Amino acid sequence: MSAYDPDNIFAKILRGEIPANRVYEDDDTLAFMDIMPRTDGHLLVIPKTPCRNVLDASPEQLASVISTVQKMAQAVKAAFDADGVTIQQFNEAAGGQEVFHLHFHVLPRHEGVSMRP
Ligand code: DGP
Repeated sequence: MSAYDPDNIFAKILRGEIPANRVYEDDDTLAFMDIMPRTDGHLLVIPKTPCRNVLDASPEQLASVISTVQKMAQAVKAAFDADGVTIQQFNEAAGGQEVFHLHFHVLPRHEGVSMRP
């Protein structure tokens, strides 16, 4: 596995070097809207500390991120009057990861409505 790259896009968002539509923040995590949403309300949750993906995450990073994922899942389900919520997470290029800072996708879902590609 490669090392963490401090110039990845989400590290730049954390440092305020590029804009993002931030929806939630605490001491350890940040949530912001995905720039290529696959459903209305598609957002991302990341740790504020460097972490490439689940494969190199500490238990503390995972605990804080999952806690925020749950908060965001509950929030988008209510805000979008969704029937359910899909939570997705990818690790390394072969696992579908494109941005190499740990992130979870949170996607509100409605019965009979497919995710956009
Ligand atoms: P993946 O690593 O496969 O989980 O996909 C990365 C996701 O990050 C993808 O859904 C698009 C999103 N994304 C990529 N660049 C940016 C960006 O600059 N801003 C925001 N808000 N999202 C981004």
